[in-house]
Amino acid sequence: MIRVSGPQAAAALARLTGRATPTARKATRVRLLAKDGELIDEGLALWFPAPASFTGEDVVELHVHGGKAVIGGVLEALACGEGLRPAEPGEFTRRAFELGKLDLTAAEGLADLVNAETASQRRLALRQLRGELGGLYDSWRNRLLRAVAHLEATIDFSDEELPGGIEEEIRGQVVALSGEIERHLADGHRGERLRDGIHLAIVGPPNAGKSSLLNVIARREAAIVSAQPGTTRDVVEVALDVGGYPVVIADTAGLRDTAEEVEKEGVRRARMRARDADLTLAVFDGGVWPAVDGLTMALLDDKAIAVVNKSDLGRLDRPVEVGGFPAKAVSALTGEGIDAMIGAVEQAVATRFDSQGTPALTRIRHRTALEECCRSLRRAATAEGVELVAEDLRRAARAVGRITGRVDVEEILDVIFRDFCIGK
Ligand SMILES: Nc1nc2c(ncn2[C@@H]2O[C@H](COP(=O)(O)OP(=O)(O)OP(=O)(O)O)[C@@H](O)[C@H]2O)c(=O)[nH]1
Ligand SMILES: [Mg+2]
Repeated sequence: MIRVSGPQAAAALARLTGRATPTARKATRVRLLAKDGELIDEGLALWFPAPASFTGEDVVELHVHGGKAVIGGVLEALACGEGLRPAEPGEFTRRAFELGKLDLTAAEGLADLVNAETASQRRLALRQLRGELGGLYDSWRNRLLRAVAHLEATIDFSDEELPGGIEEEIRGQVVALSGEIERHLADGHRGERLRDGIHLAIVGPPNAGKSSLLNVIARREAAIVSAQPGTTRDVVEVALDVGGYPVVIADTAGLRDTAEEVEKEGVRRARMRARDADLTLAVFDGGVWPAVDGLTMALLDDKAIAVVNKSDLGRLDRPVEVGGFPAKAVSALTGEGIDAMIGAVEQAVATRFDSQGTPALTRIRHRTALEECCRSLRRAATAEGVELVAEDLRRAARAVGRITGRVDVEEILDVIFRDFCIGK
């Protein structure tokens, strides 16, 4: 599909098809002609007069056969026209924003939708595109602006002209709103993780079969497997779709005290991964059962899923527990328990990073602005004097407004529309 947007759109269509503009918003069969009158293709044309179009300008969409020669021919024929040039990446969306068709969060949602690789990313992006996040932020901004207006009224009018207690009421509203924003911020980075990938680290003692499990989950030989303990040193990452969620699985070096320098660094990285991961898969070696590795046991916390590998060796007693922590018996060799283990990961991911529920912020940009907003609100809560409170609230409103693009937009625009050129 080739889109033309702007005041020259109708003229371009007329020149290309040799006929008058078709009925608005109805697919019309057209012949597309080169400058010298040669037929390039037959296709469909759609005419969207301003302002009811994607960009808000006059828009023509041409549906053509997608081959290189056809598209090249149509673009060449279009390029002959006055005032036409190829669009920059993201330019249609930028124009839509500038004409008020989208707010910035919706534009970001659109970029994310284009780049979505899993169902949960698609859902999240679509919700943002449809304005859930923008609507929430706008409602906060409106509440702040209303509070500022009320406070300013107390400055401009005498006490007799206004109902009493306005200041108190506004302080109450500020506290309530701070609470709402802080709860929104304390979401465990749900939206950011859904957008960028949830991190799962595979940790455990050497030779437990961590790399083997990664390969089974990834269905390819992503990491080297060998009977020699201490095989994996660097972190090996694989990005996967797990039950519709984007998950980055990291295989790590086996945990043990070692004097060997390279392995020591590997173990340090493994520990760092375990600490920073959203979830860990703590793998124990069923080949030495009932002995369990103490270093790995120390990592069993509420984000850990414990598994004991090599169930095929027949040493495990069921149900399997590691230090009172329920564990899954699996075998990377035979495949036993693997589906249940992946199911447990899916479930853990779905509970923590549920893509339904309240809208989630998806970018550090949102977080930074909301934190700034909260700081201003905290100042407002303790500020002395109506003028100072009003100034803090105005600052808070400005911070939220930056997220949707109601203010200070220029520097943000470039960041967002660049998403269209370089993927995420
Ligand atoms: N019997 C049996 N052997 C397994 C199983 N999984 C892995 N192994 C073997 O165990 C050995 C170690 O496997 P790896 O996957 O390399 O173990 P690792 O935990 O990554 O080891 P390091 O990288 O050294 O920390 C290899 O010889 C594997 O073939 C299993 O389920 N059953
Ligand atoms: Mg390994």
